[in-house]
Amino acid sequence: MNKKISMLFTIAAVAVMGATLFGSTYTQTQISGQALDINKMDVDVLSQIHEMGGLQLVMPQAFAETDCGVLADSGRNVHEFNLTGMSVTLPIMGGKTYNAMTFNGQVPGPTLRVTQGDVVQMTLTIPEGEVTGHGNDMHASQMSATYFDSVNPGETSQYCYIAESAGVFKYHCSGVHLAGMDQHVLSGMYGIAIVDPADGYKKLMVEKTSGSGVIDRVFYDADALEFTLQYNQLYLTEDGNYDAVAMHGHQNTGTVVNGMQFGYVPNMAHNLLVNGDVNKNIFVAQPWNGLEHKQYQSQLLFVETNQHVRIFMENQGNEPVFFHIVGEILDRVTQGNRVQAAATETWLLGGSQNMIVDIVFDEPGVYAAVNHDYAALYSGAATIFVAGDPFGLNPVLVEKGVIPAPVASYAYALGNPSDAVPPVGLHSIAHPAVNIHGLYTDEVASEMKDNGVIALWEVIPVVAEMLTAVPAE
Ligand SMILES: [Cu+2]
Repeated sequence: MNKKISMLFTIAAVAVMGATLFGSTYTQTQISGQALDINKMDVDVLSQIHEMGGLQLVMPQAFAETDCGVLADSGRNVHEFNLTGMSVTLPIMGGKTYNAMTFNGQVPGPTLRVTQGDVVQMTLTIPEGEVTGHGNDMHASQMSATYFDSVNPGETSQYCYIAESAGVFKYHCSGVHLAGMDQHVLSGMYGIAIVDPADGYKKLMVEKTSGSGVIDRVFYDADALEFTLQYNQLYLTEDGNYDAVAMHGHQNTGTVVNGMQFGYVPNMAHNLLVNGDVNKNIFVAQPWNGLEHKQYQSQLLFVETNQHVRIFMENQGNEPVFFHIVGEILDRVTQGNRVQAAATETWLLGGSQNMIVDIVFDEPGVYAAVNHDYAALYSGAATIFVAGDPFGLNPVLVEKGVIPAPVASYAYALGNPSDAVPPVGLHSIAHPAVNIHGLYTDEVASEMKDNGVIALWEVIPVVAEMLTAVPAE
């Protein structure tokens, strides 16, 4: 008897035992209504059950199997996802700090990326000395909620599941036996898992008019330049502690995108490039403007024109997100691998809801992705995309020796911020360069630097010097 059949027999036998001992009719229904007497059970009955497919009749292995050992040997790809729950101090806009709770010292936590059908092996460690226990509820899984229960300081827990459904899925701390879940999540313990469809992403179709009444369908390859945007709120007291009263009243302190208010707006380098002066702001609000901010210094999101851009989005928070890009129309909105809308101006994300936005920026320009709830927009939910070379900087950058030849986007010169760049998937276009940006502890930032991610606060002075140098006679 091979291992799989032997396991099936065991499951069937246990089910029959259970039905007999507890008088349940549930299991009996699953085996064609036969009344089974444990005393008369023989191998024929077991064979019969096996021929019927055992419990697989009602519990497909794909959904039911959560045993890490079994899944490790299932022939599927297994992704280890290792998280550490830790409380740290992180900055907020305005030069203050707050008491954050994090997975791995960063907000949001690391992005997991797998392909539909892969196995996720999630391990959560809570170090000795951490002030509280933490759990992890992964929405990409389909398993008993008991797996998500909290782990005490000094302990580790693990669970495994098959990522059956494609899409974007949040994961978040479940508090201490559910108590304080609001505090832990709204203090930073959240992230996403991207589950790429097993058969890949679809081509993107955009309708264009010819001017003579004819609609031209323009198709873009499935490969795309990808970003992640996660929306949330902060609810804080004056001294940076979680404010439950404010949360219950929906009176937030600020709206964050990938953990920061106004984290993706121009900085001093952009001021210099566009206005010739690091102190002459090119955007109304530049709260993270200065080399001393290091990994927190604001960055822009750079894309090429006529390029397929894919944005993985999650509303991690407590308020709706009315997602809109000023100056653009969302070419396609997908949820759970099903297209929900095309050519739409705004799309609504309720709490713990996700979407994939596919978009092509046709014209060089500056585009603001916002939560079109004005309270959110003015408290942090404004993210700037720059497409192509809207400021006509190519000739200057080439002349000053910053870049050797004209580029299709400023990403080739400055890179895109690391916290908005997901891990590479089935249909990813590689970002020209990535710089260290995000609500990271210094330890996380220096580890990224060791791994070759560009520390822009070291590069900017060099670039500034090149730009302002007086040409040799
Ligand atoms: Cu927690």
